[in-house]
Amino acid sequence: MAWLITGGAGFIGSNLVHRILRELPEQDIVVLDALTYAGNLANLEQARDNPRFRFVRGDITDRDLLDSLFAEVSIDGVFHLAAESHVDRSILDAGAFIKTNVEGTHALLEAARKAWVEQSIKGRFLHVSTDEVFGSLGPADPPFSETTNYAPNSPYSASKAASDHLVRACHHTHGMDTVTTNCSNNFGPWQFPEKMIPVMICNAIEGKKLPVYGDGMNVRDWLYVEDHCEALLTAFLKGRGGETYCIGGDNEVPNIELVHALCDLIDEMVAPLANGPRRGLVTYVKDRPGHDRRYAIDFSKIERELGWRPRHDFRGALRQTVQWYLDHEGWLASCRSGEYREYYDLNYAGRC
Ligand code: NAD
Ligand code: TDX
Repeated sequence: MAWLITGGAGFIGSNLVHRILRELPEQDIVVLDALTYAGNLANLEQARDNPRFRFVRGDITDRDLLDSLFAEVSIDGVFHLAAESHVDRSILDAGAFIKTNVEGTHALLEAARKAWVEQSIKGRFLHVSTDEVFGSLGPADPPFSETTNYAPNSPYSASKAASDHLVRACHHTHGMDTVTTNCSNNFGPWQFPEKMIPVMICNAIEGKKLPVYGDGMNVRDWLYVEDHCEALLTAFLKGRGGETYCIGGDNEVPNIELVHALCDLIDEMVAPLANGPRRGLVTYVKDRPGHDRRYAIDFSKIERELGWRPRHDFRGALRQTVQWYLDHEGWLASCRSGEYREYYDLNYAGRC
């Protein structure tokens, strides 16, 4: 029996793959990933020769491919991470978000449901979602929890909300064993350099401007990706069917404070810039349309019921993340040039 990990060549997916291979020595996994601009097989390099790991390049909207995959491999667990994930891109063009996040989730649910009925497999479907489905908090509002009403504000969060509802409906109507997690902002190794933390780290290292949206006072709750992966495994292995779990880092920070903290860290870790401390690189730019003001998560349900809470210290994890980007210049350069797409042909052609 294998677990299927969709989106396993992306940021969180690749961290999850490495954790499973490291910590669950009996577990086989199959990664299904379309390798969009955000998917990079270099993220999975360490897994490539592991006999318990297999990579399939394919799209979750391709129902024929999904049916043949479920027929060929006995899959009793799905970790569904494949998605279009960047809010700014969804504002420019929401089409791919509807296709992958909504239609893709529907296709995957249907393929898993059909296979599990036909093969009499008791499978579990873990749907990885976001806190953004709950909308935006005011400064005095209590944090989001599992009982917060849905109020998505961006095309990205609307598409994720739709996918959450499809998962809920599949459990309610067809009795599928599903678990949904809603998590706050992640950071750590392998994050594509378009999200805030890697953008700021990479630009600050190179002495480039640091584009802060609006007044810089939007608040996000940050979670180290290793803590998120641990929460996903906990929810999959111990969560109650049909339930949702909110996952957060207990690290609410206004963006400008975080950018300043990164500047100070990088000033300490690499050569100083000739023109002064890196805080001087901060440049306020036009705000994101519809920019959610504040996210915060009450994760007491998963803590109480399943015993998970974040374990990494925020500042220590930020330092490790900066060091990771310093150590992976080649990876970064290939992401920025788009070259990594050739990696597939060089290393995987004929093997997937
Ligand atoms: P990512 O953009 O880094 O990776 C997404 C992966 O999905 C890529 O490898 C991409 O190639 C693949 N993919 C995209 N469309 C596909 C398709 N149609 N078929 C198959 N594969 C496809 O995303 P991430 O940051 O790792 O996020 C993973 C999941 O976690 C997403 O569902 C996201 O909504 C959710 N999430 C992310 C965060 C965060 O802070 N990054 C927080 C909460 C929830
Ligand atoms: O250059 C930037 N400057 C800036 O000020 C970027 C890229 C972002 N920002 C701001 C916008 C947000 O307030 O920083 C904050 C974080 O932005 P992102 O990294 O784009 O994350 P966010 O929009 O909060 O969404 C993320 O967290 C929830 C992920 O991209 C989603 O996939 C996840 O669901």
